[in-house]
Amino acid sequence: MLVLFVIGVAMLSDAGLSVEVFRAGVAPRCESRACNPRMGNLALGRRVLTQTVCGNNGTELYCSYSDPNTNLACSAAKCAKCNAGLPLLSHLASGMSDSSFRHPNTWWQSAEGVESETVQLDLEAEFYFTHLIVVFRSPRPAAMTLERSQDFGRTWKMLQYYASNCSAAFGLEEGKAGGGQDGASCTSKYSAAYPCNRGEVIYRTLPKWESLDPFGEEGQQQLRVTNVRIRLLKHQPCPCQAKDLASAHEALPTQHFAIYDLIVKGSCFCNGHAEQCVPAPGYQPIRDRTNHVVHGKCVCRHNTAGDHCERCAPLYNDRPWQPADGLTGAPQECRTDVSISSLSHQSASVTDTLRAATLIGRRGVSLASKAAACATVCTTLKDVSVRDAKPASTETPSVRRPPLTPANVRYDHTPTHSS
Ligand SMILES: [Ca+2]
Repeated sequence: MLVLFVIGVAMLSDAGLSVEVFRAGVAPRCESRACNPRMGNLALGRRVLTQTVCGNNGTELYCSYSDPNTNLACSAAKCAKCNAGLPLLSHLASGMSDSSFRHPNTWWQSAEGVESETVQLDLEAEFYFTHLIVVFRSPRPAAMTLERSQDFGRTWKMLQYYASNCSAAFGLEEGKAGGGQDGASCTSKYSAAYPCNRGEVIYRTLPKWESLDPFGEEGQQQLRVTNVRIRLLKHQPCPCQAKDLASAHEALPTQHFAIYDLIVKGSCFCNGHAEQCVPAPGYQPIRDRTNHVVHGKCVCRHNTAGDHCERCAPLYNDRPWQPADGLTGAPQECRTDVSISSLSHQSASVTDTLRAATLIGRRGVSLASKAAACATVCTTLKDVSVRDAKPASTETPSVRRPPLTPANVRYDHTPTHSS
């Protein structure tokens, strides 16, 4: 239950991320067990696409409402200007994907008067997507959808419909599972006009506490993501506006969407075989406002290799690759089953010799094991090493080293794969 528990908790609280598989402890987190890199906001440090931005063609006036006080008395609208070309007046898409802790009052705002908008996050690799939180600065949309792609935008799956009136907006019965496209359901829970400021929309990829291995085939099918798309389909005014309309001669410019925070919570996708990730090919850093980018290329453990630890490392193919087991915590590591003590100098095959040499060069292998390996194969390797250890200065272009084959591996051979 290790990993699942953590992902379940992570949906509710960042503090939960520090437990079990995701915890940072004295022992490496991947040591003899399933592990996963830390969760984070996949939108952070990445470009988010929108269709419009406030003040894209010059300065625009807009007005907005703060929340009614405890007596439900509305305060007057506050009006301001936006201009996408002026830093102090701009509300670009990057305003919703910066740190919600360091920059809580930055936001993206659409152009005034739009009927609908699209907010899209394109990732450069596959990631786990566990949940979504959107914090609005305008009233939440009266209708909205959430979709995801697992093939870099070629196909999309509907995850959730949101509407204040599900049947009117989408022809769906509120809360009924399997009603919409791809079996998605509709909820009205996050579509009320109140609060007019800092209202949230939330989505959880997995139902709470579901007993599902996140690294298994079904778990991956649900959690894997390359793109997230949010369609804001219908604007709704803040109820406070009705009061202003009664006294004003003309309508205030309040028809826009605005979002403080887009939090796409997830992690690097490593099949339970890594605790750390580095930038994946295709990652394009944006103007850096954070150190907490969730990167997409795994630093593989458990003798695995590949961007997502999706195969066994060379020399560790003695049983088929498997993802780690997120329910039992079993690492399912790739193994070399060569028995070093059974090797003899006379009978050691090229492959066995290479394996022994790899073990000798590995960290985390006991000295006794290294000595045993050396006793059986070092003579061979030293022979090769001496033969192959001519000073570089004696070489000329016409005197070439023998081709690199397993037979001429050097004694100080060090594995090149991550471990
Ligand atoms: Ca922000």
